[in-house]
Amino acid sequence: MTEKEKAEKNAKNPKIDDLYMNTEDGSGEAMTTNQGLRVNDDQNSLTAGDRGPTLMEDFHFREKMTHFDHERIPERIVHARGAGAHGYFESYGDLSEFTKAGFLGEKGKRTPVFARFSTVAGFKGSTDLARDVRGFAVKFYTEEGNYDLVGNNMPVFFIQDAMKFPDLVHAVKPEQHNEIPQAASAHDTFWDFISLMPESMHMIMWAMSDRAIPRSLSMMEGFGVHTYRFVNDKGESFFVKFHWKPVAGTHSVTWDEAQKISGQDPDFHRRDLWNAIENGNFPEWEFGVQIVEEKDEHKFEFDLLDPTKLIPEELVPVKLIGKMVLDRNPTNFFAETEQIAFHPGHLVPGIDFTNDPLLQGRLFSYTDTQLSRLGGPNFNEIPINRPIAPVHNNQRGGISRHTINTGQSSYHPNNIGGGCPFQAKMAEGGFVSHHEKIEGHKIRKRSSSFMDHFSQATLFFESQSKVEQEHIISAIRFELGKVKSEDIRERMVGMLTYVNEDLAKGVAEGLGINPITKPTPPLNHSYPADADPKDYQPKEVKPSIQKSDKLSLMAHPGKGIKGRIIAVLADDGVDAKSLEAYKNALKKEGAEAKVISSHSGSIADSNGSAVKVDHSLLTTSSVLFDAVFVPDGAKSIETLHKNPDAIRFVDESYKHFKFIAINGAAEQLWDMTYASRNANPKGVLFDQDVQSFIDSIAQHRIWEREDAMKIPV
Ligand code: HDE
Repeated sequence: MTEKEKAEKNAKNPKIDDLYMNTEDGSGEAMTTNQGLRVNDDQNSLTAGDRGPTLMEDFHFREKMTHFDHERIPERIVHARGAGAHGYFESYGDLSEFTKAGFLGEKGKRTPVFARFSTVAGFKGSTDLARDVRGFAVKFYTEEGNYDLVGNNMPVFFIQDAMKFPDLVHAVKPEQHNEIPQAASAHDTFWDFISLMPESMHMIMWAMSDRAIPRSLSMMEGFGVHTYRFVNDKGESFFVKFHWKPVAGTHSVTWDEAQKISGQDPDFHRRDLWNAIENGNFPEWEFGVQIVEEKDEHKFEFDLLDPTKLIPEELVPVKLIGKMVLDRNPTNFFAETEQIAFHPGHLVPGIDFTNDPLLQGRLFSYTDTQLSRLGGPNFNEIPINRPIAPVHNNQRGGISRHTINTGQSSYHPNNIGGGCPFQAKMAEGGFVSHHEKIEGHKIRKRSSSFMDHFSQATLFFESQSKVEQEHIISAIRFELGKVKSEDIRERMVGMLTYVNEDLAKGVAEGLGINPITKPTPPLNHSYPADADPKDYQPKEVKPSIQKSDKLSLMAHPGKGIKGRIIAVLADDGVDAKSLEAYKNALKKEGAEAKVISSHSGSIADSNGSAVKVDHSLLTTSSVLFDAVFVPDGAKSIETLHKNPDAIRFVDESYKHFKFIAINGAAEQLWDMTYASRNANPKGVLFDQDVQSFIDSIAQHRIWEREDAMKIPV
């Protein structure tokens, strides 16, 4: 293929073409029933006389109402709340040394993808800003069939064995007697369970960190979590961990903001993703792998099959092998984002499983759950789920079968159908499971190599910046502060002493626990009835590194300010030059400047030209923005500085460590703020050029602003 032909092929997204076969557009068309009958009156039921009863024969009414009555399906048992988008994956180069997966085989090769991001615990309509793990699921529509990488934004998990998943989920979901609280882990049943399960401690560190409250879905990392296998065409296998690295960097909001955003705009992440794509600021991630040779399987102090462990990047660096760009919003939320069905067992040749017991259990659960969620075994025929690779087999029937299989035979082997569909040889892309040698007794027992529960929890906590450590401490204080049982609180604080003494002390102080009792084993209460509890207690293991800088959010600042939203506080009389210069410069960098004023509609700038108001102070809040700019203009400031909402807007931005640019007369508004009591406020740019403001926003927040949290708003 010539470069030109390749470019033309890349410009197309074959999955989008495939979806067009099922799109319906009613514009310019007459309304019909589901039978195609043209409808004349969609306003009135058919009744017997003017004021009489509705007639049974009103088939149009019955059809419309029946469809409506059945338009909900069960929401996902976990990850119910989500948002998704289409895009493409582009391979950086030939990875055939490690894997025969075609989509990774050639530089510049593009594969259509659909990505869905989600929270875990909340219901479908819950807030985006819950403190929670985020799902990060990507379906690659490859030429060899669908490949699903169903990951999270944290690289480890709460439990080591799938058997415990229903318990974990029951513990974190709203409590069974009163279905409270929604989308929150801050309640007794969750912490009761966790306090008895030391294997969860590493994941708890991640879940209580700022990773659990991302600023944007496009500003979080993604991880495959389990160790998978790559297999090359010689049949050689390599262990592999998958990573998504956001080009925009990893950034989060503060907990105070998260709670306020949940009220101001519970759709914050969904809206942010949607708007970014509509505005052409396409979210991007680089795809990376950590590859471990088979001979090194046992070289680490942790077990590669244990999903509560990560491989520090200092031990095995991440090799970047491609990029994902999300460039198209779904056409219909239900048809695409809701009906998409992921499954870690959707593989392509060149990728395979390991024996991680959490992964093994997932391989059962994902198809099983679609049967009740999507109503039967034909969910793979739903347009968003069907592969772009052709499907031929002898599966037949089932509820809502769409495919019309031709011919006489539906079995194999057959002679009547000429032996078709035939089995593909490996050289023809036939999938063969990796020939791993397995030997062992049939037992129910956790491997003793899985018993180190604290060393990586400690590694994570001690690798965080001071600010991040403080956030973890206050997150756990908040969560346990909502727990009613003192026993659970004390047990948790005791458990934390095994992670880090300062952490435990910090949490205990907030809970008024003094002195702290360091619990003596058994710490682990998850063991079989006939087992010796001693065999299940955490083992102390010396980690090979004490600190891993890559575990801090600060390690990935990203580049530029693409996707950031900047508030511009302005009113009638705003200085046209100052406003335009900032708006244009921000737009050029891929950020959006939104004009906020005392009223909706438009304001007149200093030249008398109308400026569209994006939000009135009544309909928005500082927590929905990344930074604030107050342009010059005496008349504009005259109005704003008398408005308590405008003053609070600036104060609250200051409290949340945001950069603030003040130009000319806007200093009068600044002087009205509580923040201005500090003679030397950090991160407030008085009359500086727009480039300094842009460079500041790229840093995301000014964490060195010590007095920020003292602002009483
Ligand atoms: Fe899932 N998980 N999970 N999970 N998971 C589901 O499948 C399950 C786990 C993840 O956007 C369900 O279709 C078990 C780890 C994501 O549609 C269900 C276990 C990781 C999504 C299910 C786990 C994930 C799900 C619910 C432990 C990160 C949302 C609806 C053995 C690597 C995908 C559905 C989407 C969804 C089961 C643990 C990620 C019930 C049994 C670890 C991103 O099948």
